[in-house]
Amino acid sequence: MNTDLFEGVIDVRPAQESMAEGAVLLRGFARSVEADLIAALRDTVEQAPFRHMLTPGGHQMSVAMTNCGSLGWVTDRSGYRYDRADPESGRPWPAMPASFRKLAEQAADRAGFRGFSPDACLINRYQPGARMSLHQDKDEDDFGAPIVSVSLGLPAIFLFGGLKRSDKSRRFRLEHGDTAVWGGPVRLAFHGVAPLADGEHALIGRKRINLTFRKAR
Ligand code: MD6
Ligand code: FE
Repeated sequence: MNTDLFEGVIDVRPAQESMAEGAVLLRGFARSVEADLIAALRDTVEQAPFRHMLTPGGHQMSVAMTNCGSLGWVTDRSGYRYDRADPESGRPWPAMPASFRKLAEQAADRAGFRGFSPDACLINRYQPGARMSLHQDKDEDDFGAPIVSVSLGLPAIFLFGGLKRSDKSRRFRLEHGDTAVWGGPVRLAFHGVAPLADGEHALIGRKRINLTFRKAR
């Protein structure tokens, strides 16, 4: 193979970008451990399969979800909450894989949030067309802890707004391995994901997976 061909192919995106005061994008941060993450993801999803949850208003979400860690985020007709058990099986959520935890802690550290210790990891699966409307993450007890969000697979447009729903949002393209960390002044910022464009990712396939790590309690 003529490796010279690849010498000019460099990632021109900066390694670290600020989305706002307190929100950092670590480009490609998860790529060095992608194989471990994918293996652990497969194992987790075998124990707690993806499902389309219902919003309190009775709408089925286009994003399919599952969780790992001692607490999992769930929504149904009665509202949003964290639960120790998977409502589909009645069993505890799968344990948070060591590779997940380590990545989340290292990302938080790199972003300047020392001592982050997540107890919940929400796993989102976007197939082409799936989207997440603007929302705040506010079901956690402690807004002092940041959130770490890891993107795998197809790229997505992430919408990052302000503290009011009506604030204008900025758009960020999140690619495979990109890791966002946010907290402090923007912990309660509105954010969402634009409808996923179709495509095929070499490792993940025709979808995007997002891991969001939180300290729920
Ligand atoms: C997603 N992420 O990227 C959805 N929330 O698929 C989120 O809703 C999110 O990425 C809080 C902090 C970071 C996030
Ligand atoms: Fe969110």
